Amino acid sequence: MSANLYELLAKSFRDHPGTVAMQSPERGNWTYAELEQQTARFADCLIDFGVKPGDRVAVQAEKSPEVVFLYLASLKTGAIFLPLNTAYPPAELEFFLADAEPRILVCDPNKRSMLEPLCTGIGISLFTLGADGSGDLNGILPPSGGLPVIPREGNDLAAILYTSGTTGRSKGAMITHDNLSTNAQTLHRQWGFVPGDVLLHSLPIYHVHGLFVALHCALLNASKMIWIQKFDSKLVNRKLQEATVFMGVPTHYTRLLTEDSFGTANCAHMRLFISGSAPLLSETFEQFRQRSGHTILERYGMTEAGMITSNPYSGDRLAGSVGFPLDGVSARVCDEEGRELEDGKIGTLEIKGPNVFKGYWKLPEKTLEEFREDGFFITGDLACRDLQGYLSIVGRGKDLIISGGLNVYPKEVEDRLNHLDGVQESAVFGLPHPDFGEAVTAIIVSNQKTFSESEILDQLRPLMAAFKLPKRILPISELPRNSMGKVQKNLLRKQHSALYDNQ
Ligand code: MLC
Ligand code: AMP
Repeated sequence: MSANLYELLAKSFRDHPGTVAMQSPERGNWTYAELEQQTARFADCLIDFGVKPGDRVAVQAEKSPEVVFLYLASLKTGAIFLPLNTAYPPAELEFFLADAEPRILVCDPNKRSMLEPLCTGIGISLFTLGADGSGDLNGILPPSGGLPVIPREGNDLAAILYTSGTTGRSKGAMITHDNLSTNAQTLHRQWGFVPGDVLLHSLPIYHVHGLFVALHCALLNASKMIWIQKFDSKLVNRKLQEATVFMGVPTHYTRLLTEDSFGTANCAHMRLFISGSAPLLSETFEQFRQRSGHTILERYGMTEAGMITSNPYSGDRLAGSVGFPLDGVSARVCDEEGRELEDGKIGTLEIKGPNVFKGYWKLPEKTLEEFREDGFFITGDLACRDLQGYLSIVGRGKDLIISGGLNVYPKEVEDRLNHLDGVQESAVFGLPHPDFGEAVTAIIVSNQKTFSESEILDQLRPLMAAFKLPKRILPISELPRNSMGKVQKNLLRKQHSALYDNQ
């Protein structure tokens, strides 16, 4: 049998044709039969466009049911789906498109004029799809579709997701059909999905969390998804009353806690709250338990490996811990040479399993560097295992900031800053922030007499996605350095640790 993930998912569509698959407060309902028919139209359309198995289908469009149909269609036709954060400006997109060489790019209608020159230059066909279902793609779709699923091997690519790196250069993580199928089935089982579960889906769908973890669990279960276009704490708080499962990043949980009416009544039908993508503070975990009566299940994952560990569904869910390796996943805490450390010691987390990606797109040497000879992938996260086997992520070996569940690599921001008028050099790091968890912060040495934070931000804005922009830029006469000449970011971090306390 083909290992195409679409076959696995489509089985549940066919078994539950009349069940509502997606319910959008603005746009109404789609049943599983309709989801399958729409996917078939999109799939036939991709084939009409000349998309062949292994071709990349890039999408930078606002969250909508149609993006899900397009994703499923891409799987069905054996193409490789390439989702792109809607916040990337053309200056950033250019790199992804040149590197991945997709056959087509689907973007929001209001971005067409901005992206047309770029796509024409690289030879990519451009189509549009709006969050309300508008866009030229809709006009081109055939009235129905019926071409068969293209068979795939388990090791064939289903998706490429770009992840930034410590060097500032983004890398495309190559994710296979088997990576996605095994992870989805494990999560579905270990998180105890049952018939009738309703998933409140308010995550973006250009990352692992919203696109794979949340969506695949719901589709495998033939669950109804309450389809929220963009996280909004008031709407989510209201819609919780109709749901049984919610998945979010810690910022979603802290924002829910700011809603006065959030509490046990709204959560009466809830079975499970899951958090991940960034560390959940113990105080959020506790406050949430007190207000809702629910114990958040924290799990840990990454683009390169989907979900890796999870607190138990049945059993103690510990604050500050990410639980145990998922079934089939091996995890070890190691020193820099890859030697396993004893429990209680802090080291780098290394992992192996069917969820671990195939490598970085067009970067075989980088791929080799990140794997041990025995096949373990070096995550770059610092972890510690307690005597009961619970793992905690206690820091990051990689220089990474996670802001509201989105990754920002300081080197990338520093590179951009250092090229701007008025900036001699810069140091970028994360500081604790009550809403985003961490806030991107820049300290710069200016080579101009007057320093203007807003002028620097104005120059930076067209060059990078808004979530990467420093929340504050502060001047300094000289960056503190150690005897090796390395900037002492720890000192700067300590000095400014309370910068966002009153936000
Ligand atoms: C938006 N802004 C952010 C931001 N999101 N700033 C810092 N960090 C973020 N994450 C900025 C915008 O640029 C804008 O700035 C202002 O905030 C308002 O924009 P918005 O779009 O209205 O923001 P908001 O709706 O409040 O979004 C915040 C958020 C969202 C936390 C709800 O970012 C979100 O849903 N994050 C989830 C990300 C996610 O799914 N991560 C999973 C990755 S997968 P200005 O200046 O223009 O006003 C992964 C693997 C795993 O990590 O383990 O899951
Ligand atoms: P990404 O590359 O965007 O997939 O982000 C993956 C990174 O998010 C991981 O390498 C971790 O650093 C971080 N992460 C994900 N889940 C958790 C968690 N529960 N606790 C702490 N860090 C997490």
